[in-house]
Amino acid sequence: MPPIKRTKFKLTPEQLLEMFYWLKLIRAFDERLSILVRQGKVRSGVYTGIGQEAIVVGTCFGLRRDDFVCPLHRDLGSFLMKGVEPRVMMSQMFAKTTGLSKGRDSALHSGDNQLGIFGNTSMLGANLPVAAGIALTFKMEKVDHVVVAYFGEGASNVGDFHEALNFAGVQQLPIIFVCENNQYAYSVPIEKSMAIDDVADRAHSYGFDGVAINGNDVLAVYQASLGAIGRARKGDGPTLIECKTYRWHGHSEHDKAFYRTDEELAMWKSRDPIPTFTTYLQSRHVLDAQKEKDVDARIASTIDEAVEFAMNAPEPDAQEAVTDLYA
Ligand SMILES: Cc1ncc(C[n+]2csc(CCOP(=O)(O)OP(=O)(O)O)c2C)c(N)n1
Repeated sequence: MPPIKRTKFKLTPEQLLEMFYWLKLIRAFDERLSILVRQGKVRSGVYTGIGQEAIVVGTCFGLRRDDFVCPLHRDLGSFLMKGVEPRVMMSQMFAKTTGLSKGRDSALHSGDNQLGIFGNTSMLGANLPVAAGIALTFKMEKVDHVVVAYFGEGASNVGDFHEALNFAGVQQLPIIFVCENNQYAYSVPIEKSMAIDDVADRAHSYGFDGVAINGNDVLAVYQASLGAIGRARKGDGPTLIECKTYRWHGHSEHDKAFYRTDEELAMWKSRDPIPTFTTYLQSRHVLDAQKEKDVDARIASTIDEAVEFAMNAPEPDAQEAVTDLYA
C-alpha cells in the first residue's frame, strides 16, 4: 500500500483564530465542569479531555453540518463544535430539561441527529460498528458525507473495534477512525494492554492506512484529518488517525490517578496544545495581547452564562422519564 501523501492546506488568520477560540473554549468548559463537580453542583460522572483538545478541534474543524461525529466520554468539545450551544451542553451536564436528553441522562450519552452527533453508549468500542453503519448509509445513499468516530487506545483492544475496521475496509466506507491515545485506559498503561507501539498499525490489517501523529499539535491533527476527510468524501475509503496525547486529570473527576508519576504529568503538561499554538499564532502575527484578551473575555462570559442558564433551568418531571424511549 503506498503511503498517504502529505495534505497541503492554507488557513486564513480568521480561521486560525477560530481554532484558537475552540481550543480555549473547550478547555474552559472542562475546567469549569471540574470545579462544579468539586463543589457538588454537577453530580454526573465527568470525564474531562483537558490536555487533549487539539484532537477534537483538529478533526472537527474541517467537518460540515451533515457529517456525523460519534463522540466518546471525553469528547464534549465535539458536541460544541458540531453546533450544540454551550448553555444546552451545560444543561446536559446538570441533567436539566434544557439539556440534549432533557434530564434523562446526566452525561455524554446524548446526541443530536440534526447536528450530526450520534449518542454513544457506555460499552467501549460499541460506537465503532454503529459509526461504520452510519458511513454505510452515506455510501448507499450516494452522498459525500463522512463519519468521524472517536475511541481510546483501550477500546482498540475490544472486538467491536476490529469488526468495525474490517467492515469499513471491505466496504471502503467514508469513515475516519480517530484514536485518542492518552496513554492510559483508566489505570492501565498502554504497555500492559498492547504488544505494539502504534494503534495506527492495526489499520493495515484491514486494508487501509493508519497514521500516528502528535495529537497535541492542532495543525498536525487538522492536516491529517483534512486528507482523510477528502479521501472519504471521494469514495476512497477509511483512514485511522492515532493521536498521541495525555489526559491531565484522572479517568474521571473522582479518580486521583495515583498510578502515574508527577514527573510524567509535568512532562506532558510541557506539551500543552494551547501555549504551543499561541506561540505559533504570535510568531505569525495572527494573535496579539489584545486579541487574546478579547478571546478570553468572550469565553469567560459564554461559560458564565451557560452555568447560570443551566443552574436556573427546570429539573425534569419524573413522569417524563420514559417519553421518547423505544419500548
Ligand atoms: C467494553 C467495556 N469494558 C470496560 C469498560 C469500563 N471502562 C470505562 S472507561 C475505561 C477506560 C477507557 O480507556 P480508553 O478506551 O483508552 O479511553 P480513555 O478513557 O482513556 O479516553 C474502561 C475500562 C467499559 N465501559 N466498556
